Amino acid sequence: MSMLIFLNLGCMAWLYVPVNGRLFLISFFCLSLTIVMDSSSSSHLLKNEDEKVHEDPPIKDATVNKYGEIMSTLPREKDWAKSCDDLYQYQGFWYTGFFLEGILSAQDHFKARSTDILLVSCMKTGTTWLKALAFAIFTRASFDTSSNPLLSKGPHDCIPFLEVDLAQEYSRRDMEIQLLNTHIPYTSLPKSIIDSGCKIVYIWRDPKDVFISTWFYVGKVLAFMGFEPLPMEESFELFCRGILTYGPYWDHVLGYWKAKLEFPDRILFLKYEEMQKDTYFYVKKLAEFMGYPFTSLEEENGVAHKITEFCNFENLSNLQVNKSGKHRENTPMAIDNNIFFRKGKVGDWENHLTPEMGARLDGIMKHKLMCSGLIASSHEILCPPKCPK
Ligand code: PAP
Repeated sequence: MSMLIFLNLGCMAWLYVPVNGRLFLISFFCLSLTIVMDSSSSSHLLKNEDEKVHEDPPIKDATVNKYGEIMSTLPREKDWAKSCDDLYQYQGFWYTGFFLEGILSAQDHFKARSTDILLVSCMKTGTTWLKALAFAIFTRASFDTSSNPLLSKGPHDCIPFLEVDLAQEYSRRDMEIQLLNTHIPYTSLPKSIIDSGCKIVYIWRDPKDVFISTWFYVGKVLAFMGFEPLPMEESFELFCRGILTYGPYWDHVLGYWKAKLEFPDRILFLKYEEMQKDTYFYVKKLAEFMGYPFTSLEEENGVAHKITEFCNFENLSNLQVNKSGKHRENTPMAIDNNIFFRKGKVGDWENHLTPEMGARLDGIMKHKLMCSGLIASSHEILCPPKCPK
């Protein structure tokens, strides 16, 4: 794979990348890179006449046209950067074009297996941590914490991200690994995931910390791409209106919570703050839910403890691979692993938001989750007023 053309059009950067004889146009949206189309018609720009004869037939043109058509009809809103591309609203949630195309493709093509274990989250709610824990639990018969692949690969390279890593080629999946991860809201999951009955682990987090974590993350990605992020106050307004990639945040959480109530054995609900309080307890719970409970011998040998310690923020963020390594290294989408590690603290929002801003987010969350039953098991600020009959 090599970069051939690079055009920077103000708010978006574009590059053409040949993959297996086809040409992909990759555009940088505000949050990430965007594979917009596979343009075999453009590939003659890069090939001489002889090469053209041997070119593979295009595989995605119909799909690209179809998604382009769908996307052109969707409501759009400004994203979290000045002069950046818009977000699209699809099935009630907001996405950059990049993620939306991956989701549409997953909805059309992804085939889940009943043995799959899907790790789900909205952005910045603890995905990296959950991926590391699930991977360490899943692979512990083959590797201990001194030999685990997590020592040389970031958590995001150990478990594929459905709508990005598998969006174009589902065959790229390592079938030995049952684990995969997505940010797709429950009501937009590919039908085969619902039909397969596979297990789902969902992690969520206090929205105030989600906002702060997202704001810092987006700021870094945008700065890396040369875009100017919106000031925090403006991004906060958008967050409160539910406008962020994969938002509204509360609807994302609620969608999975309702599914959990419908299929209690199928979905494990985890909360970042609770996991921080007693990680060991949740590591055992996660292993049990995944179908790999720790044996008494493993308990005696402290295996669950070692995994808990290995995956904690301090240890994971200080591994060389996470300090200086890259996620999706040697691809046009390479990004520093350290972008997924910031503070890993509960309540950092207090250092950045006013008490009024915090109360506003709590109020929205309380209102949205009122009567759902979820709030009762969460932080006290979310305790519901009396539900209307
Ligand atoms: P993603 O959606 O891009 O995958 P995600 O991993 O869900 O990001 O969230 C990143 C947050 O988890 C960061 O929080 P912060 O900004 O408030 O610090 C990151 O620091 C935190 N995080 C990453 N790894 C761990 C870990 N091992 N333990 C606890 N928190 C972690």
